[in-house]
Amino acid sequence: MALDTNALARIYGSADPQALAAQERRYARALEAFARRYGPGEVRAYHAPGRVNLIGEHTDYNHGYVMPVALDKDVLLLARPRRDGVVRMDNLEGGFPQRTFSVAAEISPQPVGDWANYAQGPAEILEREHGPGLHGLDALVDGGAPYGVPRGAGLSSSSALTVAFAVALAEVNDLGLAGPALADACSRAEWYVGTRGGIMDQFISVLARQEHALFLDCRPAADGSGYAYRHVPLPAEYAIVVADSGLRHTNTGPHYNRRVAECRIGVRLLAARYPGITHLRDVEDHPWPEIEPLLPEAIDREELLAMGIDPARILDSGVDPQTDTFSVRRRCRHVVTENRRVLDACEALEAGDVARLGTLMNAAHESARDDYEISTPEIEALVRLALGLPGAVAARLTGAGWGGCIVALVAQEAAGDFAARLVAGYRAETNRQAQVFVCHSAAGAGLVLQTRV
Ligand code: NG1
Repeated sequence: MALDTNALARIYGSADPQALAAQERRYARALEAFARRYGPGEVRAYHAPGRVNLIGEHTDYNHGYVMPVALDKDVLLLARPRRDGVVRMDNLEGGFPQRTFSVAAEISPQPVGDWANYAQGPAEILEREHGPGLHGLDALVDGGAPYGVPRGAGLSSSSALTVAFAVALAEVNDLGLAGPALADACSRAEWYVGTRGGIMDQFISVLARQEHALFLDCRPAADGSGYAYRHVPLPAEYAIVVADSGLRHTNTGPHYNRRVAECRIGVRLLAARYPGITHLRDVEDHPWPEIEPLLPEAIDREELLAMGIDPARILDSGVDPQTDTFSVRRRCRHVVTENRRVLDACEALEAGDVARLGTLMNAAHESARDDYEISTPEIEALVRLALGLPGAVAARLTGAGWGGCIVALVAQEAAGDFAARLVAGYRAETNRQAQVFVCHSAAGAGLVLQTRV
């Protein structure tokens, strides 16, 4: 497997020849750096893409539906197998100190936020479930701009690193772990870092197919056969445009886990009427007007404790102790209605009905803003500006929220102009610089090349 544009086209196929040549230079630079860092010998290159979510926000951890698309922005991880169980991690970018840990040892977590956690998580899971005695590796990560996944932008940079490392570790150890089983291991691995997240990001990074979205049902099948998903072709006449507000969030902060807790409180309250339910997904067949009166707009800690529900125990990581009041009704309304929208959006995409898809995406934004309350003034500015530009049929915040990116659906021929005008409008309004790019959906994670340096 040599480094050539054919190998790269299989991964970044929809990119133009110039973009492929640029990727070739990126890989060559990374290979040189690997040789300088670890000496001459064998090296394997793995990639794992980030993603943009078309629709289905904060539904995954409620066992709902999502519909993400992989980006051609990714994490590239170069690796050489070792005979022992040691992992050495280095990064081409500054600010990510070199790390060494042992796959076989009982792993003690680094402080949350350390980038090596995203490798230690999958190492721990794979060693426990496929070990003992896995071989380690020497690794060099390349995730910097403009090829890498922007970090903290709601485009799944953390999952891309988790998946890239897991793919490499599984492959050098010949574990035969791929597809949904690998994605599932990666999503459990990310809990290690502290976010009580769902499975969307790892599944799209592993299962992505060029020019397709992934419709994923985040509820595991009762018979243990895993998750249902299908690839849905994207409309060729429309571009998926991503605009990064430049504002950053961190998932491991209290906000995200608090939303997870509010959904779980909703389930506990609904269980009085619908015994045996475990997730908001379980009420999908009940009309919202039937559910709504069962859920308080807000409920505080004392009231919950009196009902035998301890909010501090509702997540195994605990919730932010400062939050005394929980907004239950509107959070649940977002999740329940969003699940319906994803099903409808998938149907619309399969029928080639882009106008309907756009309407659903716009409604998803309003729900995320008003009911889930995860938008910000900057994101609102981007969405409003985007919807006012020629060729745009939809614009909504994408990812966890609290900053990050919007995703827009724009007629192909208008996309270039759209990007320029959005950047200018956003700067005029907020004095901030937006990064806008068209998403060329890439292939899922895997080995890209095997060579010697
Ligand atoms: P981002 O946007 O990458 O922070 C997070 C979760 C997803 C999903 C979305 C909201 C992780 C790794 N990712 O993604 O599972 O819940 O928020 O839809 O926790």
